[in-house]
Amino acid sequence: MPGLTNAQLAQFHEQGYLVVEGVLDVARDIQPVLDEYARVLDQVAIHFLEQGAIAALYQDLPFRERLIRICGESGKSVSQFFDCSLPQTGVRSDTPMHVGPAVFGMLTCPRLLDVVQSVVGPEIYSNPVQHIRMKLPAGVLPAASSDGLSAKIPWHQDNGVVLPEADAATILTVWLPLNEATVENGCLQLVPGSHGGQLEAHCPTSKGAAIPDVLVQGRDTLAVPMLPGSVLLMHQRTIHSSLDNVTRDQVRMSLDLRYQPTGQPTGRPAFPGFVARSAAHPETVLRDPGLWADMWLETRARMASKDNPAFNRWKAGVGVCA
Ligand SMILES: O=C(O)CCC(=O)C(=O)O
Ligand SMILES: [Fe+2]
Repeated sequence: MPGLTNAQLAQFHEQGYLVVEGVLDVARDIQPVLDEYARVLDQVAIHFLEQGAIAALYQDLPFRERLIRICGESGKSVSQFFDCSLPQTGVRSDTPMHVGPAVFGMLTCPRLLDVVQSVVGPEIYSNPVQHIRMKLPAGVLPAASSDGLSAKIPWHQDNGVVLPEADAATILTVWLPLNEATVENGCLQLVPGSHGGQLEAHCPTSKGAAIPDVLVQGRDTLAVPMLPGSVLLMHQRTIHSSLDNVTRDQVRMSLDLRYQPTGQPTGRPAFPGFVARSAAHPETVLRDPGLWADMWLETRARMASKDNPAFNRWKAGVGVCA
């Protein structure tokens, strides 16, 4: 099984991140996901046309142009229609999300899990903190409509966006571009070696929990442009953010997934994870994309019927957030 080399693993542990090139095959692994998202966009267009938010379906436009057109004309974010997760507040019985078979195929892709296994070990649990991000050119959406899935993400540690129950867990972030991620279209940037530090204070923002910029100023940061097929591994305390998409016509598309040893707390108990690989108990591995989708639909129904639980520990207006 071709996981990481010892040198790659050593770099991951020393620096808190690692780019692994050529993990995924673009045609075999990524194209089915893009094809599935093209069908989601068809549905979004029909929905928005019915609502009168757009004047036409624009089905002759290529995906990226069509997405920019629909968002620009409607002034609405479409992120939640694509996301493989639910929002943390205001979940309704019809809140859109997309938990389709091609996305499940990516979450369980053997080539990806081989890399994950090198860090996490042979008992691999898919942590439910997972997102698809389609980062639009800055300015396409009005500020009030842009969110952490469609716009630049502020500095944070992924440990900071989950509950304290997972502070001692090993949660590996796996970030993978579905198209080329460049400095211009908003690739990730990170602080090498920052995983060795503590969990920093985060403040609630409209783009999620964020470390105030002043706490990161003066530190060495590294932008991480990547080609599709590559994956970026990050330690849960590696400080990272993304850059603005300053292009006029590109959409930076990425999935961020997380994996951990089975049995450890996920930090987001309201959402469903699953066993993605197991040497000891292969019968526990979830192989059916329909069952995965059902778990998310049940979660949505449950959250719609009662108050949503707290998703993180940070409060506005106190400490560094004052
Ligand atoms: O893709 C982005 O812009 C941010 C992603 C991120 O914060 C993550 O993958 O943990
Ligand atoms: Fe993150």
